[in-house]
Amino acid sequence: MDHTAPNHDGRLDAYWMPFTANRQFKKAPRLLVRAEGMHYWTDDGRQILDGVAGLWCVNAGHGRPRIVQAIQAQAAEMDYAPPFQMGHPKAFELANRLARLAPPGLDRVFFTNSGSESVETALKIAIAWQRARGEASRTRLIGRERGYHGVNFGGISVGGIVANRKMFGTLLAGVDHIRHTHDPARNAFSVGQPAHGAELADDLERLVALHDASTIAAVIVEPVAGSTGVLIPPQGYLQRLREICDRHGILLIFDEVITGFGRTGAPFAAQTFGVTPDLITTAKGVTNGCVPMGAVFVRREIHDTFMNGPEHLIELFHGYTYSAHPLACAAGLATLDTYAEEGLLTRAADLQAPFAAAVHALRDCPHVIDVRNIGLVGGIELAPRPGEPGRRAFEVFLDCFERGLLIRTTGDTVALSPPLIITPAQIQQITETLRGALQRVA
Ligand code: PXG
Ligand code: PLP
Repeated sequence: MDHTAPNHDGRLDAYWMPFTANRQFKKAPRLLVRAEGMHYWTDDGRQILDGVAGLWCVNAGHGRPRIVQAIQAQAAEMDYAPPFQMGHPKAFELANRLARLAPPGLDRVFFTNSGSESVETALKIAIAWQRARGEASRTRLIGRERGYHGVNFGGISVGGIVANRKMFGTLLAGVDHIRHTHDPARNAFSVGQPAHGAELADDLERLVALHDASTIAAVIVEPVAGSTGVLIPPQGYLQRLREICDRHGILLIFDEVITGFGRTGAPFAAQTFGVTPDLITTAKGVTNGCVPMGAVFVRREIHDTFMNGPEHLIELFHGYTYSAHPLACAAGLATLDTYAEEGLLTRAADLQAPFAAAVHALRDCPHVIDVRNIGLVGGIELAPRPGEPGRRAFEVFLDCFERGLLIRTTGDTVALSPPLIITPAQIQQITETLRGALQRVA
């Protein structure tokens, strides 16, 4: 089949593509057929530099032999094992290895298949734990404006992206949101963490005053917000959020689906910022994007609260058919080996300075109104074209793709999150291609 021909025969019609402008795509499809290292190849044979690690997930780069072999061997040895009332050795081994990477104390791991499922799992554990410890009135969940926590009902309820919420009815009851931290008037072009905005954490005190702490189970935030346009936490903000949660018996959940596994320069952003939450949601990088998997890290005492009552009874009525899938566990173990062998979970700290210099050099380009960075994450915010929000950034995306670079845009922000194996020369290639695109686009 000739993928490049127009879609006259309708062969692209059956697949309803996720978070995609389906009609635009099907008129001019962008099809990837192969990947290796830092690159993709298109169906028409063009090489594309991957500026976003697939979708923030292929942290060790594409087609890593160790991971490929582990998946192949596992598929041949045992395809599937039921996770309810049964186990297989690699699930326990992976949980142990992940627990050793996590911040101290968060050494109990619940497996899911995606970031969205990790979020639902964490929210349910939070509410159930409050009840299990005798605080059953604590059912309220607090998210943040502009937050992204996946697409399931719990996640969009605590999430704060209007387009992801408004079509879907009344969502979960009993949810409220603290203010977001985006403040370009004070913080535009900050290198690393912005100086202003720690006091925005005090917005949680406003919600405690409104609802009373006795009704609140947990607060969930992304330490670095990705999907909403790369928002870096102001200095001191996460510390302050932690203090307020502690004062009021509220659990703090960090959604590290994007920041987990080395993106900010340490295994988890909790370590980068020196703030330890009670639960961490992850996915993406846990298997280098090769097999769907998510993992929720839980403070040991929270886990232990559930471990009472008659021993033959199930302690938590929650789980997925594919929790700890053997292929995902095999991929996860090989991924952790690859990260360790190549020092990838701290490589973003080494590359942060040249990466920051390269992305901040774009501040002189047309349309650029802010540049933000942390670790190997960059956000370049463009002035929207009047009356056409998102259009300019989308055209930059198309221009870059034509010239052999994959980037990601949300609204009018360009997001960069390359694989952690990137070279300094490839960082330059990304920003030079982007510079050209910004000059070409009206
Ligand atoms: N939480 C966070 C913080 C995320 O970034 C999810 C949950 C959901 O994960 P799943 O695996 O269910 O998609 C995410 C996912 C983007 C983009 O362009 C980001 C995500 C997904 C798709 C696009 O920024 N993050
Ligand atoms: N719907 C039906 C009818 C099911 O039987 C199941 C699982 O057995 C599910 C949904 C949930 O699927 P999963 O465990 O893959 O999330």
